[in-house]
Parts: sequence; structure tokens; C-alpha cells
Amino acid sequence: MAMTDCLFCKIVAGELPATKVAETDATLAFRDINPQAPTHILVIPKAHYVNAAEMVLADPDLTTRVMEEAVKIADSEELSQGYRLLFNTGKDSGQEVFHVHLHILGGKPLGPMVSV
Ligand code: DGP
Repeated sequence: MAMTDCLFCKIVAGELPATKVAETDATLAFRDINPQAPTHILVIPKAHYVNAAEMVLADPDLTTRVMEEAVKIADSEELSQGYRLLFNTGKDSGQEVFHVHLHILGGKPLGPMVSV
């Protein structure tokens, strides 16, 4: 169910613009507004889940569809040298948008994953 105050639900509903990359009945992919790599795309389920943990527990099949879509997009974006798939989940991860989204990052060597 769409949440009226959710940024990514508004993108799904066409109420806010986004540079769309791919769409299925259950998922939408669009370019990140603040790219952290030459290719930075977000894949979201159209249904609203706060984060990956909530989606995995509620709908494993949808989780698989989000992952499958990311792999297809990585292929179509020619990220054959490698890419990173990332779900920020919760406060310590730095999650800023609370509609689950899978980051696809690639297009250059990405370096270490996190600093400690
Ligand atoms: P996270 O930290 O995992 O919650 O990442 C949220 C990402 O969403 C961040 O990389 C920037 C992106 N983002 C935030 N607002 C918008 C928006 O309105 N449009 C698009 N395309 N991306 C957005």
C-alpha cells in the first residue's frame, strides 16, 4: 500500500519526477539523484516496505524480484567489470529514505566498502 508522505511512493505514483531505467508490475528502477558512482541506480518494490528486513520477512518473492531486476539492469548498463548491490537498513547504515531501495553502484573500481 502506498504511503502518502513517502518520497518513493510518490515517484511510483508519478507525482514526483525520476529518471526511470526499468519498470515491471512489481518494481521500479530509476537513477539516484545524488550519484556516488558513474552508474548509480535504485531498484524499489512498488509496494511500500520501510527497509530490506521488513520486505524479506513480509514478501520473499518480491525480494527476489527486486534482486533479479538489479542483476538484469547491471547487465543492460554493461557493468561487466563488477558492481555493488547495497541495501542500507536502519539508522546506523545511514538509510535516509524509508522505502526499501536496492542501490546498484558501478562503472569504476569502487574501492573499500566502508571506513571504520
Ligand atoms: P539511503 O541512504 O540508502 O536511504 O539512500 C537514499 C538515496 O536516495 C540517496 O542515494 C539519494 C536518493 N534520493 C533521495 N531523494 C531522491 C529523489 O527524490 N529522487 C531520486 N532519484 N533519488 C533520491
